[in-house]
Amino acid sequence: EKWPKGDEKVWRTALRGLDTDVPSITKSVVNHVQTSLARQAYNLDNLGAYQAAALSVRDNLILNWNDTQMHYTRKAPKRAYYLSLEFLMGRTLDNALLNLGLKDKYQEGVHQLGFNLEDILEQERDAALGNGGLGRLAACYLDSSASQELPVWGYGLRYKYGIFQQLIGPDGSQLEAPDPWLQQGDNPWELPRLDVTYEVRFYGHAERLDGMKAIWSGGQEVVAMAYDTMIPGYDTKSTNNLRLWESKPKRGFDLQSFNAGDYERAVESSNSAEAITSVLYPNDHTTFGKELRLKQQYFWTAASLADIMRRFKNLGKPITEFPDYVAIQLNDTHPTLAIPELMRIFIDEEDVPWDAAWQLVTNTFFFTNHTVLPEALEKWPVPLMQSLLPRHMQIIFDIHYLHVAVEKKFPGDRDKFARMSLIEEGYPQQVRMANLACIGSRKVNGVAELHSELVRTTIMKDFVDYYGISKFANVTNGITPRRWLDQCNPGLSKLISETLKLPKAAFLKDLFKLEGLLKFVDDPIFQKKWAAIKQSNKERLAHYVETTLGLKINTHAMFDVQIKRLHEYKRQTLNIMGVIHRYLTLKDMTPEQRKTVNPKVVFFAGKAAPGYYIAKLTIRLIVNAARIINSDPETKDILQLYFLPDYSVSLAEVLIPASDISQHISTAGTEASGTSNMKFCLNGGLLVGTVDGANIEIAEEVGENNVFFFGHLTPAVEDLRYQHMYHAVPIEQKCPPLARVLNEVSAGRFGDGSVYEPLLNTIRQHDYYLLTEDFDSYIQALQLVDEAYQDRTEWIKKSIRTSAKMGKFSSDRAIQDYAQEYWNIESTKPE
Ligand code: NBX
Repeated sequence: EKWPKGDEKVWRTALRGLDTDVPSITKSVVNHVQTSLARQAYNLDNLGAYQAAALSVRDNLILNWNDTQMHYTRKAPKRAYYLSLEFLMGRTLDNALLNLGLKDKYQEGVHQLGFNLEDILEQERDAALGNGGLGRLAACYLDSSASQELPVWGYGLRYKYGIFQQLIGPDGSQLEAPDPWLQQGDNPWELPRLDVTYEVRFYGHAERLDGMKAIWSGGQEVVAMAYDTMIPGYDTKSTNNLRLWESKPKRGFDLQSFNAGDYERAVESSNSAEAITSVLYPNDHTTFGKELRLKQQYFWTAASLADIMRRFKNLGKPITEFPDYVAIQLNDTHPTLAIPELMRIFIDEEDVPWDAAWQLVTNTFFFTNHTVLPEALEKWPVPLMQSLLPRHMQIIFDIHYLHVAVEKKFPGDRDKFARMSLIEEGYPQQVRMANLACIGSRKVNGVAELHSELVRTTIMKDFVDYYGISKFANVTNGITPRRWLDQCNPGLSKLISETLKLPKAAFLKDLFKLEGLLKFVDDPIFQKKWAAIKQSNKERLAHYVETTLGLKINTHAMFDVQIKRLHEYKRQTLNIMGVIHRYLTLKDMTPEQRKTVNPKVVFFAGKAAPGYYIAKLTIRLIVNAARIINSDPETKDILQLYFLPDYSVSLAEVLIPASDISQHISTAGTEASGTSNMKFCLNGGLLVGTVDGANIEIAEEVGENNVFFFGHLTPAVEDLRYQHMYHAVPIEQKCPPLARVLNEVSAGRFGDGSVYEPLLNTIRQHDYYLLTEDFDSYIQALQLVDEAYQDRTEWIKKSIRTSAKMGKFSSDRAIQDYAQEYWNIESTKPE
């Protein structure tokens, strides 16, 4: 090693790094107050203390991050890149403290400065650059990759506005407000890289040259600038990178227009470039064919691939070795344009012949599917693609014609060919992104066993016939135990550590170690401690609800929670109809009978896509039913109902540890996996659910007697829907208790009934999600939950057993699977 110029001894001392004893920590925090924040120490508030503490912690992250990145550069291992339009990170400070192992010291340090760490942590706004499970999964996977010292980077977009803030209006409906998450001042967790920029082209012309090459020119160029977010591993110095792109105009002003005196046009060009990364699209599971969304997708894949290609070229290896150094995971079809983009780079810029280029591309990409719902499969109109990305449209057509070869393998099967085609016929024609992602990738995976099987037998069936089964596999989702146990439930984490006589790191890095708890299931002292932690988590939640909403919660009730995006397939409607049914049943009872009922509090939280009318109506019904139910003197002590607004990662961290039971009640075959089901179980909450997604694998682990299953199974769903279409039985006959609930809602028991007609009609008319088919068994399952809860000791045992068997659902396991079976990458860390 050569030293930079100057005195080696001086350099050695200066490079020693940061001291992390408490006095050094307080000194660092105060220094940041005075210098970075330019504030006086004597009037420091919680927000200032948060910012200073964050900057101080960040100093540690940056050093680790530098070492890790330098190590990667020198060692040049094969790397994996996780391309995701969404990273739902939540708050960073607490997580960084835990992963760095500095939480206790900072707690002590800020205490000495007159602050409470918990209050400081509360100051941070969530980074909410995602809609739901898909975005949160990406965040868990980054944590697990860094924690296992794997060379993995995330690539995404730095939206100026994350998922909207949800407000509840006076009539109970959802209102949306923008989420200017960056307006808290500087974001201490990101490093702007003014030097890492790429130009990205849109529109223009693609002119074919000899052979398969072409030149793409003209159109509009915008600049992508990198912001790097440090991703610290747990109990390791390894610190990975999440690179998010921001769009900027190529020139601040279009000088030509400016000189011509057309000021408006000059600024307009800058507006339109910046628009690309201005907002996260809040629609999960639907595609609208919006030009700006396609622009986002291309902008992000083009910048990311340019960056990956530059890094690869710095290795000085022949281009044919690209897949030996690069693996790219496509998080759903959103980054599928990376496939034609890499083809374009190889063919037009690197002079690689078509077949060789295709070989390289199909050895580089891996594709994860997150849904089999037909309305969620991305398609883009050919004319839109042709105008925005003329060269990519050519390449897609070239792939399409190459792919026409499938006709030879299945001669005469026109239908099969039509289904496998990249182009869907119609006016206009559309590009099927899932088909493109499938044929351009080395492997395709679903996110839970059942879902992967459905991928193989439904949407990808023809491709399975063509390529063989081995291309289509499963990686069951996972969650990081750092955030979803230690961070959100420190009391439980501590109890587990004391009981197993293990340092926390032992089970936070190897979640199977929780099985050690099974030995203590029958230990009354342990049971008591377990229950006390659940109780204090309920009180923490009640405190939150009281201080934010001014509502008082009965903490001695059973807590029943459903938190997820609002969607018909997730059947929040089934849950609210169940709650109303319970309310009506309680009203039918005598006061004496009511005294024997176990009190229950039902919580809902979740956002509806702003344009999803039925989902928004469901929220409105929940909120208005809550108003009636919670103020009914006959029942309010035994049944309470809350819709907690503005669901977020941080709210989940308070809700999940407090739950006794949680609901995962999608129509069988519709929820690909679900991940909150794993979070609840890890925190000792039990499941009521359908035989769907990862619920099935959870039951396999914990035993069916510890899960409350109900409802029809996947194979029955298609037939039932058919019956509903062609031999509909009126709901009064099919399911009288549900009919009664609908009638009460219609009749105005929870406010103007006519408002809810469109929602009620989805059940009365087509009932596509089969509420009338599952309602009776749902109510029975809830009945069994009530009965089981009566025997509190038995319940606690179930709770302990459930948590103890969650080893499989660590995202460390999932990432190991991706690393070994897909990416072929290995752990490596700086000395
Ligand atoms: O991905 C979710 C699935 O619904 C869950 O079952 C699964 O557990 C989770 C992780 O695999 N999908 C999801 O969250 N999708 C989206 O958020 C989404 C966002 C934008 C979009 C389509 C889907 N255009």
